[in-house]
Amino acid sequence: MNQLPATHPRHRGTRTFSFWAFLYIGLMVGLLFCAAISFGTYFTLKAITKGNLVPVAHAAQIERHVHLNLNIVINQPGKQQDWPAYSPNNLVVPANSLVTINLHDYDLGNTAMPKNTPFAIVQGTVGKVAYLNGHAYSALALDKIAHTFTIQQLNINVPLPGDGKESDIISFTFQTGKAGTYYFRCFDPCGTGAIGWQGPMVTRGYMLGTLSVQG
Ligand SMILES: [Cu+2]
Repeated sequence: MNQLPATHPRHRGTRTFSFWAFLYIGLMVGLLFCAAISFGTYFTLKAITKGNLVPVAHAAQIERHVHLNLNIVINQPGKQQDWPAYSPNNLVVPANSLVTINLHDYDLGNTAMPKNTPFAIVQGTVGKVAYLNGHAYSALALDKIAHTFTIQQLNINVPLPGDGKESDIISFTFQTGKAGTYYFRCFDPCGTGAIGWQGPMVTRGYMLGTLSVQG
């Protein structure tokens, strides 16, 4: 006569206990995993909002590459005597594009920059450099700067060397983002007033111009 082996009650209990224990541990591990993912996402988003990571907008597709000529002139007919000026004073460029500026400075000579100025360093351009006759530079000495080309809203700054010739070409490339109106200006105190921050430094049409980024 075939008889099924008797199952000990304690044995049955242990098996039931193991099943619930595994289920419990499985659930706990799952919960911890979800919590880890949630915290990770939360802190990453927080870092992006604080600007600790590179914003995604900067990785936007580049649509065009335009080249513009820009001069710094002085004592032009109809202009205020001895006031340097960007010419042209309004630049129109496409959105989400690369813009290369080729600049001639006809107002050479150095104007000493204040100590601790952030405007002696090239910032916001492709490669974080500008080129003088094809030679890259990333900063200039405080007493070797004639003017700067600065767009504060876009964190772009290019110090322009003061010792040189009118035939020198200073070039740099930056990327535009969304459409809008921005201002380029000089942050080397080349103007009038006691410390050189007045007159052409704060007057449209001189060392203060407009960059129209058009979508
Ligand atoms: Cu200037």
